[in-house]
Amino acid sequence: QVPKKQMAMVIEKSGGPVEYKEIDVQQPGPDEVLVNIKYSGVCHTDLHALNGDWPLPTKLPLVGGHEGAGVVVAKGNLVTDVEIGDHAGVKWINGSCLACDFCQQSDEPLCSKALLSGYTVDGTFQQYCIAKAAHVARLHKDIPLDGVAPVLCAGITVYKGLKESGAKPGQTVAIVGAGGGLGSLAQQYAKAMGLRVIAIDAGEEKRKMSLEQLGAYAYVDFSTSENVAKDVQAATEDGLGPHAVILVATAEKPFQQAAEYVRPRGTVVFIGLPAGAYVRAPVFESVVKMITIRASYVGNRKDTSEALDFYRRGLIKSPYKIIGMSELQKVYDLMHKGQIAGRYVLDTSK
Ligand code: 8ID
Ligand code: ZN
Ligand code: ZN
Repeated sequence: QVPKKQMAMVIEKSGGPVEYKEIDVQQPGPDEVLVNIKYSGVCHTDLHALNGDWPLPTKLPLVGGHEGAGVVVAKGNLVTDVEIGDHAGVKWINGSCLACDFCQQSDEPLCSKALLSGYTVDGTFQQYCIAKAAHVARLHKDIPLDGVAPVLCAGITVYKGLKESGAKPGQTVAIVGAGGGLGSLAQQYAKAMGLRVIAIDAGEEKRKMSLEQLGAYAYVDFSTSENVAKDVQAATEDGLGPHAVILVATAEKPFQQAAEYVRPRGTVVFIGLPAGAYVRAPVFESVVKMITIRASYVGNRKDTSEALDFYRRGLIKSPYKIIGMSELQKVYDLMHKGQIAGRYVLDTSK
């Protein structure tokens, strides 16, 4: 049975703190489901939301989180294709209008009425979370709910970004921010898609993880490199640079650098969302190299099921650590310092 009360991590005002407390369990509307969240990944987006980093305000008070995996425990009377007891994932796109120009073309993230989990509606840092039935990720019961949690934002997003990059099997992709949550999954998706990976991040732990666990063939440490652009190009066989650059860092500087080292005809993909960041690219070099600079935002429902299928087939094994939900602030502190290799996943029962 569904309880009336539950534990959640709640932000009362922008900037925090984030507090562990008891709140009401909400009832799903006619087109919604209520998911008993067992595990939720912590994305850097949740920290941006807490800090008020972006020009888009959050709801307040706010329950953050958008990588939630759990079990459907209630549903509205219009929901016909999700059953109670089904396993489901709550992702960043909590719902969309399904009727606008973008929704019709399955560009649901571009829907101006999209509801954002853990940002404009309460998210997955609670035991019972609501989402539109049309948008919950369908999870086969043989998928572990802890391991799949990071796929629900990080996985979908980097899988989509890699597709948007146009990089083809056998080509080389540089992943900038490779040791973080999105980056560690990006390395695994890239490898599964037949791409060669150059990982860029800082420190020995992320170097070891990238080269020994995640499948990168080269690692450039931005904290010690004297010239990142030169080192990245030198890591490609002919010295001309990677075919694509996937930017998942949370600092502005690497966004400025990418156009410099991407291969002629190559593509730079913005995914990370550093606060207040702008990019200046050299017009001359961009033109004579015919580079493409583009951006990618989460994924649609089809990207979601495809990204989940890679996971289900055992192709995505990214490192994650499990911690009690009540310890979320510790995760934010480590994340702020760039000290998380991979992802933290919250156990909502603790
Ligand atoms: O749809 C989207 N576009 C989308 C979806 C999900 C997340 C965008 N995001 C955004 C988040 O809001 C955040 O801004 O992607 C960014 C990365 O999220 P994350 O992977 O959850 O963050 P993290 O785990 O903290 O990893 C960031 C990594 O960047 C590295 C850090 O060391 C860390 O490992 N990094 C930094 I900061 N500066 C770097 C640099 N100069 C760098 N790596 C290479 N070069
Ligand atoms: Zn996210
Ligand atoms: Zn729409």
